[in-house]
Amino acid sequence: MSEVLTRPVSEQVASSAHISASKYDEMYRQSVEQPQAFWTEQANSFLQWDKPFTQVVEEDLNRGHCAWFADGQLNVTVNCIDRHLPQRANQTAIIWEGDDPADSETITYQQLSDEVNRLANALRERGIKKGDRVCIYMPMIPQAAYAMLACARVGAVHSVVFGGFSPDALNNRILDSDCTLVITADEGVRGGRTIPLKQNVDKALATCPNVHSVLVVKRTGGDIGWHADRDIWYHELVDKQSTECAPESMGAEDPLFILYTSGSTGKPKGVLHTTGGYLLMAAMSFKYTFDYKEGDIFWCTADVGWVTGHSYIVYGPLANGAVTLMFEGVPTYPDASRCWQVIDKHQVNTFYTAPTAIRALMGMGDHHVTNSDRSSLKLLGSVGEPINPEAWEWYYSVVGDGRCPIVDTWWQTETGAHMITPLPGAHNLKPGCATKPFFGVQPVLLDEKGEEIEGAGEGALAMKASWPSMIRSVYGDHQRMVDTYFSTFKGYYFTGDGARRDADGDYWITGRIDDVLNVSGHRLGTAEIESAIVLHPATAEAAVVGYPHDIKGQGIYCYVMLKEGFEPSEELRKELIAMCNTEIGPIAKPDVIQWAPGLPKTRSGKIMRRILRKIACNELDNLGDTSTLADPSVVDTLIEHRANK
Ligand code: 6R9
Repeated sequence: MSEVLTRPVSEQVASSAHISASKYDEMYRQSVEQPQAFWTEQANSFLQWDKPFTQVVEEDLNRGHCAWFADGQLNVTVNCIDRHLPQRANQTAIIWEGDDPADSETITYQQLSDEVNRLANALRERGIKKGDRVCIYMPMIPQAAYAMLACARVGAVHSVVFGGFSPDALNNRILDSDCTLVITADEGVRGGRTIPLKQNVDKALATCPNVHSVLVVKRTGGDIGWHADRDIWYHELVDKQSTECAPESMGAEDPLFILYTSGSTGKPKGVLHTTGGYLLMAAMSFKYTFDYKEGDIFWCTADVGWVTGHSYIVYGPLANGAVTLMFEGVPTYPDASRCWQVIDKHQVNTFYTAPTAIRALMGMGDHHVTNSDRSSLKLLGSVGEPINPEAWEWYYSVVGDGRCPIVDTWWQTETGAHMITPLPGAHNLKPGCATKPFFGVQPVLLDEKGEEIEGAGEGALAMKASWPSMIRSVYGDHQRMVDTYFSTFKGYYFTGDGARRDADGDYWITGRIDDVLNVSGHRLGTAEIESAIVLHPATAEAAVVGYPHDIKGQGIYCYVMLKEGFEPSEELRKELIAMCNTEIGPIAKPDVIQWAPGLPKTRSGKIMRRILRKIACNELDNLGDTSTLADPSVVDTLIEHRANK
């Protein structure tokens, strides 16, 4: 292990921060030793309840069960909008920065209230009521946030599907959660190019008979198909609605949203989050991790199609009455200085992005950064994948001019909010280190036997108690949630990640230890990509593994076995890549395809991915035991024909 260059917590930050080192210790201790008292206080100070709760938590991790604040009632939009209106009606809620640098807009809390209520009334007019599922397939425009909030207003459960997913992926997700209404736009705009969202919806809906309404935002005015019995222009329906809409009072454990994410097996899972616990953790982590102060301008570059966008573009900031910046474009358009120009233009104080973006921008030269002022910046954040120390150092010294703490936030779709992260006023910063558990979070490292490792060490990262924003179910398949997260280690939530704890008790995430890839911060199951490839009539079998990739973090390496009578060709390679694009989306396109005459299998027929991973990573002198293979010579052939990367 090379020497770690620790940045001690800055005196200046510590003296003004919400949470100092001693405050963290005191609050953390209380959060795990007296959870009832701790969470009662937090839930009452962060949220406004229609009906107060009397029960705090009830849990049994052996069966993956938890319920938080179960007899309390609240509405998320009352918390994110209405309660702020007396003080903040004219304060900006959302700054929207368009793909074209000439396009931007601010939306006040009053405007947000009017827009959300109108859309909520429109949803009710189309028959949407509490518990119904609504699919949101949108570009990064304010209407995406209105759509999420309007669902929450009427108690409908939203399922946001990332606009980069293909029609097939959208179709699967709409069917899986039985959505009856879809909100979309004619086209999206990113990096100067248009994305045919409505056309994708039309394709996806060919086999979704239960979708009765499609609301279409006019973003570009481009040509689109129209189904008069189903499609409605968003503005035509919404403009005529009242700006008053009674919020649905929801039980704390009523569902708020479903968000699909990839796992190691099968199709993506609809992770279900509920109302009270989720909102509390989103709000609390936003305030403490980012040391949010009144008036701060916060920019999270994620897409609302991912959990980061849910918790830190929409729910966390708005629950705190903050100003949240929503960006339609990409960091490299019109050029690689875009992020820093946006920071100067809107005087952004906190910037939260993914290591893959940092690495890509780092490779394009410092001058893109140093040409900008960035003096408004106070804090930087990282999320989505492990950040390598080199990228951390560049982010810290070049982007942050050595003055802004970096919070490296580890969490997951399933956890709803930050789980392990430094707090800027409390913790020394170590490049690449996720550092300390958030309040109430109780991580453990487990060894192969499932025993807890004490002190410094490395193992499987698991949680020994529930937290308010823990996954509640996999939509439509509760048993799958129990099997995926609560069965590997009995009585624990298993994250799928490995981690190391150092002598200071700080956590370093080492990456996934299951068959999940993290490509540019996006989670993809190897099984999903394999299923797409074997749909091609020429393929007999496929095995997908990750390998280190300079920009993406991990690249996708596919071993493909062809059926008798088919020959490898450049054309076939392109067809297989196109297959992944069609079935899943551009993020799933393989970087490397290696033609394999055979795959290394055990005698019981299990593919030995460990070996395939080593070959893909070029770790050839360390292949481990190959004696259990049915045919060890397969490995030599694969090594000999390793694809050039
Ligand atoms: C929020 C989000 C979750 C997986 C997670 C882990 C990886 C996320 C990380 C990180 C190291 C960090 N991950 N943050 N690894 N350091 N700060 O990304 O959710 O898309 O569900 O991905 O991402 O492997 O298990 P999600």
